[in-house]
Amino acid sequence: MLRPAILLLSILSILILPTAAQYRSFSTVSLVPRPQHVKEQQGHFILNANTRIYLNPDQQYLEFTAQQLAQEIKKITGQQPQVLFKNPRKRGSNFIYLTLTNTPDTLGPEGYSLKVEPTKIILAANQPAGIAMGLQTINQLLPLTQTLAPVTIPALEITDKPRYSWRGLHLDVVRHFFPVADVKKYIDYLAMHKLNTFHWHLTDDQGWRIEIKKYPKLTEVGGWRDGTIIGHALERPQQFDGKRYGGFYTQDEIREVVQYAKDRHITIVPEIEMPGHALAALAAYPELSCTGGPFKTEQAWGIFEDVFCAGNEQTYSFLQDVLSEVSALFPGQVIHIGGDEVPKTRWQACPKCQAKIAAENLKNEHELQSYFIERIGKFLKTKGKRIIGWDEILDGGIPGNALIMSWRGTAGGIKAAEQQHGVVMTPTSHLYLDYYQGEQQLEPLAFGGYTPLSKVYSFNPTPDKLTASERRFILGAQANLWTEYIPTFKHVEYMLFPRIAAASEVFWTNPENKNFTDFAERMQQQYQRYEALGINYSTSAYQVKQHIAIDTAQRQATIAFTSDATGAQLFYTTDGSSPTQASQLYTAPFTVNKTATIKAASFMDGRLMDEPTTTKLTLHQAFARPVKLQNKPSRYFPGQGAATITNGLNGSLNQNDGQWLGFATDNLEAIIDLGKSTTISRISSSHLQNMLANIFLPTQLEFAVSEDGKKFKTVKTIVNTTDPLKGGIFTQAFTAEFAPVKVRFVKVIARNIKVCPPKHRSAGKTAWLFVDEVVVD
Ligand code: NAG
Repeated sequence: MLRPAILLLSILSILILPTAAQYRSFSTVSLVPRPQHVKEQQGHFILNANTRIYLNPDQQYLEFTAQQLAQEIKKITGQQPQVLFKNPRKRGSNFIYLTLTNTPDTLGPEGYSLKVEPTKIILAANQPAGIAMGLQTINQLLPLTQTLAPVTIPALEITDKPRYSWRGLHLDVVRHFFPVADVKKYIDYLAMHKLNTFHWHLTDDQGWRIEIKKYPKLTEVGGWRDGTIIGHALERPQQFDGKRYGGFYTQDEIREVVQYAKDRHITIVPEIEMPGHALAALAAYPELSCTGGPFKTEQAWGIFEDVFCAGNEQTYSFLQDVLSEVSALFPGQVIHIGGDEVPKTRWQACPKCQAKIAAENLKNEHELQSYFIERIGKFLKTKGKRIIGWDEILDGGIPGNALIMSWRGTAGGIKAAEQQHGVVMTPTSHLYLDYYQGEQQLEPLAFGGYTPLSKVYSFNPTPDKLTASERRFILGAQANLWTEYIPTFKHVEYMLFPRIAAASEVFWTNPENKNFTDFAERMQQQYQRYEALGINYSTSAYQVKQHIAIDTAQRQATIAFTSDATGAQLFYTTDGSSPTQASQLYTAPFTVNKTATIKAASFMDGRLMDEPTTTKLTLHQAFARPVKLQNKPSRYFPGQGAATITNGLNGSLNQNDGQWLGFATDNLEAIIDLGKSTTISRISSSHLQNMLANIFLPTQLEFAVSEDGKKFKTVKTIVNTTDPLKGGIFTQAFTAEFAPVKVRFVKVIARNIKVCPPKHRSAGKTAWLFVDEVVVD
């Protein structure tokens, strides 16, 4: 077995780990999420044809879990143990005993204790849910695949219970639809990871996916769209496939899924979006909008201005009818009412909405949104339900006893907890699984962002900032899977695995029992488990992350590699060729002092684990030279300081890659000190345009040189002729070539367009200028 370089581990620990002084890893078992207490013992239990599963005669309700265990054992040994309700005193040996105990309630509703001894296995809990959690632990102690060899389970003692009571996973079945069989599989994946809450996103602009008997057009019309956008919604021009697309769940199917989840101790939180993300409903019932429509079920992704009319009483009676049916279908206490991304433009222009604002003494449209949500919350209370909404519902004052799902970072969650409202943390930064998990150019098209395995793992749902009494309001956390760019269930699996494992440990395991390197070690067995289960998991954690440090004294780059996986060896080349196991083996950071293309990849047991990553390093006269900036870049786009533009690395098409300096309204005015008088004949400055992100190329550039850093001589002025409204995302270098001069200082001025140009969707608003790498030769 190949071992990782010690150094890789130590770099990983420096980069990722908190202090891990007392942390101890397991030697024989590989459990995810890691239980709170594990004591490994001598010996093992042997499963054979005579092994029985026993339940107390008065604990029939454990039978479902017991049968699940019997079937899991059958998959491995070929023999299904009998499940018997048997008097505990007559048990003898060679059995697995599942039992509810009446011990003091230290295990809570979902905790369990598991004792594996050579003669018996005892799984005990206070509640059936705890037994179901313990079942998942036993499953992970079984071999991965069917075997003829005697199946042994290592002797140990586990006492375990979750850190949080809300351990959620969300699935958007609107942007792409997944039939019942897929949804059940998804629920299996929740169960596997000891998650207990399935947030089912059932309605949105692009579809209405739940049958409502009183309003059949919701699914007849709103369940279908006439086509779907091709590629990323930010691309221009937008293109559509013209294929009718849709589907929905009948109420019978919903009941079937609810039961399926319930058997596995998973609660479903259905989401009915309001007042925004409602175009599918409005396509069916346009009278519920401010303008009256007509509308079509949306075919693109984004935020749309037509929302439910908040001034129309019909809207409320419609939603109450819908929610009555929904409440009857879902036994869980919580219903998600959306509340995110509600443009207020229609309400501003709508006489009914304005009349409602006046009649209810509301200040503005934000308070109208609060009124709306509050009213729905009150209604649902009469049905015995409680609402949860995206953090925007905080904006106009937090309604009633609403729970908050904090997705735009953790600030909303903090604010809600301070006001004693229950919170579920789902920040995009760590828990959006529709974001890239590896390097963008190596991954299938995704929404954007970057949430690799280690980033997910590093999340702490309870912000340090909260006081002890406020912390009690953090109910837990949840990972979200929006499916704009995820058309198939295979692709769902790819985005989910392995990040769901990291998320589960964030939700379940106490911080003092967490450690990323140890998790990555345990993941080696999880990857094999995924393989055995035929899950289409991502190997992106094996992608090599290249960390480049510039040594300005020596004018060279030091390259270090890490990855989010352990157990692999890293090989690399510096000439742009694809690495193989005959290439250079990475053992320690190394230096590069000439232009190079570095490619690196992980190999394990002779196998290339994922695509190589690439760094292009350009050494030029300004490389590693100090830069002085006249204007400071925005705090949102600081790169790695001024010298980012002379670090030999070019910014990518992703403005967030850390290589770009971004200026809001300001110009770039940079002076580079070449250190000594140097002969040069070329200066080039690279810029980004991403018109839809309000990032524009400079309107004009001036290149100047100086011997003393005071008196500059302009060598070239370039007026940019590219249309600022040119779509797409691209970079452009502007170059001055001139007769060789001997100088020490180089100055580049790039002029910001300052405001978005006329005809732009943000015309008149702040424009951005982005620069990376000023190359001097
Ligand atoms: C947000 C939207 C959602 C979209 C997702 C993609 C929330 C609460 N709202 O813009 O409709 O699918 O991001 O990451 O996430």
